[in-house]
Amino acid sequence: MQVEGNWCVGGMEGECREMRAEWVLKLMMKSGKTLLLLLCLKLLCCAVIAAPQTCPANNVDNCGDSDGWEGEFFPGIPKIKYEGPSTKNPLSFKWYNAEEEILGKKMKDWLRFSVAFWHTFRGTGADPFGAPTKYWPWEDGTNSLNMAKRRMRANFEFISKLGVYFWCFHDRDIAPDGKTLEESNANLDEVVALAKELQTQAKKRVLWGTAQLFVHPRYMHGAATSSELEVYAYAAAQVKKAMEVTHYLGGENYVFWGGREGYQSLLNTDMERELNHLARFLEAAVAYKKKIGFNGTLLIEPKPQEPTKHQYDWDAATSANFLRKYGLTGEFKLNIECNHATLSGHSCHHELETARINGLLGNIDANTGDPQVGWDTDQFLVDIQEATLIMLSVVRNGGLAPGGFNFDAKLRRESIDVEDLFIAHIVGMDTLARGLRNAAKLIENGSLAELVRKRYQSFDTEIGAQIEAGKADFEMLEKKVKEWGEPKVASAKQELAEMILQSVL
Ligand code: XUL
Ligand code: CO
Repeated sequence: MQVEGNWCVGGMEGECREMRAEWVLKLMMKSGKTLLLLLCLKLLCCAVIAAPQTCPANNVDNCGDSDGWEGEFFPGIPKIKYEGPSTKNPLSFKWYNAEEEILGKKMKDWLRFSVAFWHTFRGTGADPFGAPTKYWPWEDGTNSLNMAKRRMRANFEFISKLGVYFWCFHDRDIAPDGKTLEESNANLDEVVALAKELQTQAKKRVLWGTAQLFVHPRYMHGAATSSELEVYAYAAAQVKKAMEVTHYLGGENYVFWGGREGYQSLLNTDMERELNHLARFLEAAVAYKKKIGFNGTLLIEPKPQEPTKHQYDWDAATSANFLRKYGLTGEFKLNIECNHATLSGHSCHHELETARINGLLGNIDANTGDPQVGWDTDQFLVDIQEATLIMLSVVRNGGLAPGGFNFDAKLRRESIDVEDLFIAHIVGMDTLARGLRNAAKLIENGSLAELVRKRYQSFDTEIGAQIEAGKADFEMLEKKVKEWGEPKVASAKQELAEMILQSVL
């Protein structure tokens, strides 16, 4: 997620107030035009115009229930169904067939899709150069508590129609920041109470929750790695509450993405002290998790940079090393985000395999970057080859549960129709579903595994077994070299491996 997406959260920045004023003005102008149009129609037809089904966004006070919205949020959108690859209907799945079994498990259980509240319901399309572009009909341009509740109801209609079981959130995405911790917590409690009611009705669950420790100016130097003790304490209090509400909502995981846990310059940074503080913070989180009986998995989400120049959880290997150094490997797993992987100079497949072979693969933030752009663009994944490699890792991992695939992805700034929210998720789900089908074909066909097996077969010998068991010393190996002479080296068969992969796409 890019920080710009959250510009207006908490109502802190001047730009936000201006944007909001501009927005309200636009809405007023819009409603002015609508009124004129309605008047004309009435005069022309001499007919009585029925009251609109939904409450206009700029008329929150005069609309029935507490959050001022009646009827559906997505009126023209049906429940999305599987129609198969030949359908021309954009509002249907071509490859994702939730109940179908692949490799002995239902597709929905391999994939465990989740909608990211912050992108889908707080993303405005604003970027560092321009104002918001998305004016969803249910938004009134405020960050009020009522607006937060209305958005939460939109969220459940959205995931229900999409046929997704999970959602993910940051504390401050779902409820407005207050002037004090107590006020913020009270806001959160009110929205979470509604979320609990709605998710029970809709039979949905939280995949993971997290605390937003990067938007508010207090976190400018970091949260757990801030040079300010009071900020460290504030972050601890915020995480404590975010863990409590995640637990209350039946969350299956809790994520730590170190938004500003890093540095801009080593000249003014005591890196060793900051890393020690981060470890103490995570230890305290483990202790609190146990205290409240939260059984979800704690996840670290690596990212190399953005917003800081260097983030401490650079990539999977760096995070694994950090966890090992501080004795935390048993308590945490990793949430691998594909766009973060490419920012660190790795492929998503590399990061997944690194996490997997270290026993740390917990969850995937499913998105992708742009090969020509150097930052976190958080696009929906549409590359079938990449999805196939991702699914190969997931299958080798035996699935991701209790983790899943969270769409930490957003619409392009220029995609401004409500239906685009559905289309983006549908194509993201279909891409991973197709990746799963391809991975199954690769596994069932066996040629790739056979190629890899053959490549290492020289180790399937007595000496190989001794090496792998740590029983081959240098003297013994030197004796063998004298006996064998110059090694005979086989081809790596990379092009053949690529041909096999291509045959299942
Ligand atoms: C930031 C990012 C976050 C985390 C949760 O790039 O991915 O949205 O997933 O804080
Ligand atoms: Co993420």
